[in-house]
This record gives sequence, C-alpha cells and structure tokens, in this order.
Amino acid sequence: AALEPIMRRHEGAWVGWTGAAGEAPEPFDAQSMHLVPVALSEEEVELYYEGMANGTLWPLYHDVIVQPSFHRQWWDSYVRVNWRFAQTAAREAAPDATVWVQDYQLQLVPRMLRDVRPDLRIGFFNHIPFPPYEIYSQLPWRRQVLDGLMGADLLGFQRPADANNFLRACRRCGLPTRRGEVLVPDERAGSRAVRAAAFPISVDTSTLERIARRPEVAQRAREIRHELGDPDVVLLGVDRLDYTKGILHRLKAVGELYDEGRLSCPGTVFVQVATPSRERVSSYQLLRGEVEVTVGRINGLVGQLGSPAVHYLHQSLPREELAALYLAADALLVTALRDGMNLVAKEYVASRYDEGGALILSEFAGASNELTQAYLVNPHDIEGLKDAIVRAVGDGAREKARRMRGMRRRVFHHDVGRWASDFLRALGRTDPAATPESEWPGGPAEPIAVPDSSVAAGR
Ligand code: ADQ
Repeated sequence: AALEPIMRRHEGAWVGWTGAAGEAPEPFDAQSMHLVPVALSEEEVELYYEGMANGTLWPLYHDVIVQPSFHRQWWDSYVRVNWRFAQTAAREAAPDATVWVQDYQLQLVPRMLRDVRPDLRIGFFNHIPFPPYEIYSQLPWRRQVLDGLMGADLLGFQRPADANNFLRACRRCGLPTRRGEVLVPDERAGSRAVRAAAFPISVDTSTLERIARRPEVAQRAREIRHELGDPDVVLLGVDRLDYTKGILHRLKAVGELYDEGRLSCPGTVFVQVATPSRERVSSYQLLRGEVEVTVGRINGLVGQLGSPAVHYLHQSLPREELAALYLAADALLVTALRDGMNLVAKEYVASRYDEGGALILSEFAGASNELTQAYLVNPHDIEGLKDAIVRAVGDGAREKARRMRGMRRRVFHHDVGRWASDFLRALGRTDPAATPESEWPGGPAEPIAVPDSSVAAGR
C-alpha cells in the first residue's frame, strides 16, 4: 500500500514475490510499474515465508507477543531465497543504480548484493520494529543478520527507538558505532560507515483525501450507516488479522462496555474488518478462532434480532469501500500491542477532510510518535482503553476537530512521497568514501554461508 505510489512515480524495477507458490511469470509492465517476479517453491513458502519470516522474525521483532520458533532448515531457506532476490536485483540494476531493499524478509540481500555489485548504492528499510537487544539476542543467526544488513549504505527504521535498538545490537555484537553510524570492514576500502536512522513511513495523503471526497464515497458512507441500522455511534477496526494488532484486547474492552451499559446496542455498533493473513501459520489460525468466538459471545449476549453489536468481516476490501468506512466511523480503534507504524491510523486521518471522527491509538504503534493528538491508549490496560473509547465518543465536535486538524497537518506535511524522498536523498548523500581502517577495531564480519552448493558457486 505504501510503496505502490512511490513505484509509480519513479522509474525502475520492482523485484518481488507474486504471493503464490510455483513458477514466476516473466517480467512485465503494469500500471506504470516494471514488475520483476521472483519464484518461491511450495517448500520455500513453508520454510522461508511462513517459517523464518513469519514464524521466527515477525514474532521476535514484535516483542515476542507469541513465541518465535527457531529452525535451522528455515534459516537455510531464508539464506537461499535472499540470495535469489539479490541475484535478480543484481541482474536488473543498471551500473551505479540505487537499490532499495524492503523489510525483514530480505535482511541478507544488502550484503549479498554488495558482494556481487559493489557499484550499487544500497538502502534498506525495516517496516517493522527492531527489538531491544535482550530480545534480538535470542536469534541464533543474530550476527549473520547484522552482517547482511551491513551491506547497505543506509538503514531506515520507523522510529528513533528502532534505530537505537539496532545500533545497540551492533555494539553488543562487537561492531563499533559512532553518531548513528556503524563502522564495518570493507574489502576494497578497509572500512566503511553504515548509517542507521529513523524515516517514519506515511500514506499517499492527497490521493486518500481525493478518494474520500468523491460523492459516491460519501454516499456509500451514508449507506453503510443505514445498513448498520442508523446507530448513534459507529466504532471501527481495520487490520490484517494478526496477533500484533490487539484485536482481542479491543473486543474485550468493547464487550465489557456493553456489559456495563456504558455502550448500548443497537445505539452503538462496532465494525471489525480483518484481512485474512498468513492463514497456514498456526498462531494465526488460533487467533482467528479466538476472535470469531469472542465476536459470537458478544453478539450472543448483547445483540438483538437483526441488530448485532459487532459486525465482523474477514475480508479484504477495495480502497473505496475502506474510505467509505473511514468516513462512516465516529471512532477508529487502533490497539496494536506492537506495530512498526500502522498505516490504517494515518489513512483514517487522511480521509477525514471533514475533521470529524476520533482516533483511538495505541502508544505501541509507531504512528503514536507523530499522531500525538489521538486518544492515546495502552491496550493492555483494559480499563484505560474503555475510558478512552467512552471519552472519544462523548467529546464534542470542536474537541474532535481540534485533534483531527493537528493530526491532518502532520500527515499532509509528511506523506509517503516525502518519506521516500527523505530516504533517497539521505541515501544519495551517504559518503561512499572509506573510513580509515584504524577506526575499525573489531575483526571482519563472518560471511553468510549459502547452504546450497550450486548457489554458493554462483556467489
Ligand atoms: P501491516 O502490518 O500490514 O504493515 P498497516 O501499516 O496497518 O499494517 O498496513 C495495512 C494496510 O493494509 C493498510 O494500507 C490498510 O488500508 C490495508 N488493509 C488493512 N485491512 C484491509 C482490508 N480488510 N481490506 C483492504 N485493505 C486493508 C507493515 C507494518 C506496519 C507498517 C507497514 C508499512 O506491520 O507497522 O505501518 O508495514 O511500513
């Protein structure tokens, strides 16, 4: 969602997985983008994507909300797939090109790419949090991952705290740091400085507002309220169905508010849209079951015939429908237990050109650093969350507009175009000149062993 508008505006190839196992189609052009698919076999989807990426790194980087699993076979697959991405990018990139590697699934690509294409300028952006060293250090391949990232010239993180966690992990693994830079050995130059800094991601604010302003979207927003039974208050949640998003905490708070009579049904309805996600990973199957049981329990207790209290959609929706939901909602609940940024919060703000609505936002979402006028909550504090919901719903229009105006100023000033240009400008500025070897006291980093011998030969 964030990268598409950037890719449309820039020349260049988007190297990525199609999302389905098996053969990849040939490179093709679509919607002003040049797309270069990379194939993953059924086994790689299981070991690399569902395993290492989403069973190890995702929970580890999100504060161990669920227990990460560590499997050597998963790691081997991670190395192989990273190598395939690096090779494909190496083939696609023009001499001296810029390559921007996205996210935790590809942390080894910067080093692999630099080894084969030292002419490139390489950036990396981590869309999810980078955990404190006490958690990161559980990773059996912690040194290899840092070494993989060190192939980049610039490393971007969502929050300053993530960049600091990363720098601290480097120090603890024996890599010297200085003023936001890590000094790494370099075969050609002796050593080089890799910069790590925060570049908070954003949304395509003006496009979102344009969509929200379409008359048919406003009409659809009215229809939605009507279909919900013209309630006084519509509460909304929009998330991938993921345990990091705090959907169960939110349901608990809303359920208790109904039980206690602080919210009434059918006067208040709660709409939860949850996109299907990682459906073969067991922790996600478990979560789906729990969410569905909880929704059923609330509706069983407080719903009425034809008027459920909670409307739950386990679906992906078109952008216009999401925009209409944002306009129809009196309050959006973002109760993530840990979230790199949370684009949904920024999309809601971008869509509310009427300065209506209220954003209830977890202080554990990166967005809370910027959207400080939201109703900020600790989602673990259910009483505090309940009070915030009641307050957000009860506050007058002027107070809500004041908060929304402040947040809109921020997302308009700092949209996704600005995010990309800030990063790319900083990447262009990184000094490729060598840092004297004397400044690098540690030994050279261990190379990443590519397990498959044919791949190793290619390297
Ligand atoms: P995600 O964890 O996927 O992203 P988020 O930032 O909220 O979370 O982005 C989700 C995107 O999917 C939004 O653009 C939203 O509109 C869309 N979406 C959600 N539910 C949908 C539905 N039912 N139908 C259609 N679209 C839906 C990761 C990190 C975040 C970080 C982003 C970007 O986990 O912390 O903000 O990357 O860096």
